[in-house]
Amino acid sequence: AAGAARGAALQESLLIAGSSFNMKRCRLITKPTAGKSSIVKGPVLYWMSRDQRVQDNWGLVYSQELANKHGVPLLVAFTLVPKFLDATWRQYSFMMSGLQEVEKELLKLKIPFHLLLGKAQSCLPSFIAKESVSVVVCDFSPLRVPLGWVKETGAELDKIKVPLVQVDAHNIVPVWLASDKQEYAARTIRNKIHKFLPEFLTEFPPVTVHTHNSKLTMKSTNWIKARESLEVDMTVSEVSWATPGTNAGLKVLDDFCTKRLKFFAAQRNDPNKDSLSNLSPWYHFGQVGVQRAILKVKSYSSKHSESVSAYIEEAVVRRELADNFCYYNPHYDSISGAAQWAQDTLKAHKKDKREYIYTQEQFESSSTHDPLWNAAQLQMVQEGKMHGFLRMYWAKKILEWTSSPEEGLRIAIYLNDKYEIDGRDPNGYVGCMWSICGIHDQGWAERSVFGKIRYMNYQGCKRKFDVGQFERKYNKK
Ligand code: FO1
Repeated sequence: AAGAARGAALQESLLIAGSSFNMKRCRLITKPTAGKSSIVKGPVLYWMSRDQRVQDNWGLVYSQELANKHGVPLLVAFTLVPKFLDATWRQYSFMMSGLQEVEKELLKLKIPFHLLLGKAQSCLPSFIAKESVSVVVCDFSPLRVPLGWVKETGAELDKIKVPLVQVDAHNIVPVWLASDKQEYAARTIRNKIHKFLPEFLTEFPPVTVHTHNSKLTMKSTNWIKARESLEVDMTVSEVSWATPGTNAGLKVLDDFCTKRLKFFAAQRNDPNKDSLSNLSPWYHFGQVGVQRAILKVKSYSSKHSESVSAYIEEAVVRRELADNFCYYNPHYDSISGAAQWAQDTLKAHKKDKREYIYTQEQFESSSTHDPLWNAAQLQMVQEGKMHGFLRMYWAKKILEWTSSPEEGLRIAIYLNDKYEIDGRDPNGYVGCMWSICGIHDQGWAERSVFGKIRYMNYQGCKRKFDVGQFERKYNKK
């Protein structure tokens, strides 16, 4: 179905011409329905999911331009599910605070925001009928659950002949355009992405007051009721360092550019240094668009060229490689999604004696023998964000200290999804899969348990940074 939809020509009524919006960001999810849908009389609905921001959002830019072309109203809806993977209150509260800001910002633009409770396929069709919506625009995530929402909603919309158009509003280069297959590694996707950057790394037109909305009533959301609808673990609490929402995220971006970017190239692998962007929580929920961040970071090219290149490599090439992997590999979160050489080598070493074996509870409570591992785990539990360098070490040790690679991967993903604000993201799955089953990596010297999967150890960390300083910071709390 995805293959058929990919590159499908959009009918005339869905095209935007003479604008800075590039139609290659769009594809039609529903069947090309001739006749009826060529006349757009009712509102355009932007169904927001992964990209939870008003400005710098190609999904909303397209929706508004489409609504203006036909002279019709514009609505925004978010469908809130009571649970999502292993997300807890920590992540839901971050998301819902950001959405409250979205609602306020939309209100100023006279665009009504509707929070619907439940899965899209169950609550959107009746909403669409009630509001006489003519066209639905959605954003894109390569993960199984949101792909399912889009697919099933598309099937419902086919029945009532309302077109569903998808915009990749998260990646700078739409995932289906960057490559049409699963890429082996950063080196195989890098040029493809860079080749497209001049075309797609462009300034966003603003989303403005919607003049065709004058007859609509603006009702405010009952956020208390929304919170009550959740069925998530409320014991994992919010973190204090990360203020949710686009405004706070843009402030973090500003601070990164003016204070930390200059150190990024040299110090990004030192967990004791504050030189990362720290933007991944805002990126994950789409509260800040990566494209906005790259446009801004690039303006520092002449001052800090090495850091700017290093950041583009991580935030664009690696991030879009993660979307590529999850999109083209349905087993993106299991050992069977690894390359054959990696599956073979892990299998050959499955019975190797493990020096330590820990349970999920022991990992979760930072109770291993390794003070660095425990400190990294505590950083994640307390702050909702583990330093990028330690995420690799942390996951590789889980492989080393569990009875099988399957069990190791399961525990790593469980902890990542439960505690990281930016968990449940293609980046998170790819991080665990890189560490535990070598995706996007190559084979290394064979050794016990790991086989040919790249090994990392405590001594190596000691050579890279002051391990003691990091351990003292977290283990004392
Ligand atoms: N997207 C939605 O459309 N509705 C939700 O209720 C929802 C909850 C949610 C909770 C945690 C989380 O990390 C993401 C959540 N998302 C939700 C967003 C979205 O599905 C994900 O960000 C992407 O799938 C990641 O690619």
